[in-house]
Amino acid sequence: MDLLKKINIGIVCYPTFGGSGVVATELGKALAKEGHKVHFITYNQPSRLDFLNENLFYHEVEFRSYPLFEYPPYELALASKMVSVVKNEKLDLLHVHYAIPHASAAYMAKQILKSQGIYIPVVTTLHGTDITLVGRDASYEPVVTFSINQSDGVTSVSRDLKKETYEFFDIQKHIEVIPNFIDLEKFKKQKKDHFKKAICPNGEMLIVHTSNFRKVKRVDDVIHIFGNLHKEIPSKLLMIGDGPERNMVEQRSREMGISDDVRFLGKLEAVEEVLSVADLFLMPSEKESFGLAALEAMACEVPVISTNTGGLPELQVQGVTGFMSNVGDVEDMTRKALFILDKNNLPSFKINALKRAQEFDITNILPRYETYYQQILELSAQPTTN
Ligand code: GMT
Repeated sequence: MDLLKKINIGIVCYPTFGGSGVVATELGKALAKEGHKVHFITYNQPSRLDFLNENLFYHEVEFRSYPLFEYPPYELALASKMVSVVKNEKLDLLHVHYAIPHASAAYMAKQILKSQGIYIPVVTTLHGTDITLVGRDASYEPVVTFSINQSDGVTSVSRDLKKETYEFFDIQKHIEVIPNFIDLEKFKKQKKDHFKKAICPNGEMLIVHTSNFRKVKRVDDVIHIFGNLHKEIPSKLLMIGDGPERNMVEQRSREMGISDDVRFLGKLEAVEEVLSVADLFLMPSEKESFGLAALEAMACEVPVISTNTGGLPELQVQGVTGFMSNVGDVEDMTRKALFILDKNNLPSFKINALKRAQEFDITNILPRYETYYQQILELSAQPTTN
């Protein structure tokens, strides 16, 4: 028997390829399949919102510019849109992903609605850079602290991110850890032998990196590790994604004389197709609150070489699903990558990566969000003075 009430929920997120947007969209899709009604509120159709379902809705935040505005006030347009969707669609709950500016916009929407006699509980999910990088900057910190404390529920994607949040912000709220998840129907090893043959015609090892190519991802380290590996074994590197560091690393690979074996593929819709033919995934990030891209790789049976930062030790199992090294230790990462790529070792790493990924199957994690929503709705049935 289905004990959980079906709810009408608004999900606010970034619609881009970034981790928080992906998690929010996949969560919404899964909730819709379970019979909840899900309203996405954002400035563009979320990139992973790729199927139709009678329970899924999309509300675009339109914001007008005006010659006076050097910076169009997106947060105000978002808050106004939240007010209108909550009222017109009779939402039960708002779930905002990434604190900046979604949590503060939700607070404003909640206050406006309260002035009209409508009570809407707000759940904020902290994803990573909203806490570890951007949020702690003095230009945002007071608003981030306030809006987290004003949320009815707060979740974080790893224990480490929860710890960091308490360390750097004056937070009085309980933070519920709900790890990220993976849809194993989508992310699974597919038979793509022709593709592998085209990229690695002589049976080379295929190394993959995906990210937004921001400084925090240390893409320069990816090139260095690959440069080291390339000296030892026939190998190719595929770089997926795009961002500010891309030109620099393209140039670096030319300087190192390895550019013929490094391909930059840009942003890809079906990253799982590339992961299906990969032998190793590199994630040498400076910070990573969870490492969703690594989980996607593991689900496609790809072992991971990563740093031991943030939430990565909560995902990776050292020496089992791959290895973790200190940030910047490219020599250690190279040694460990060579160990994994040894033909005697690779098969078991691949199997173990998949086994670990299965623990994060969306079917295991979704009920945790549903139970959490239920708790928040019950607690919020008695409105506080917030
Ligand atoms: O990785 C990014 O820079 C994107 C960022 C985001 O919020 O879109 O990702 C963060 O959230 C992901 C989903 O929860 C996590 O898997 C990533 O580890 C986290 N990124 C960082 O902490 C740098």
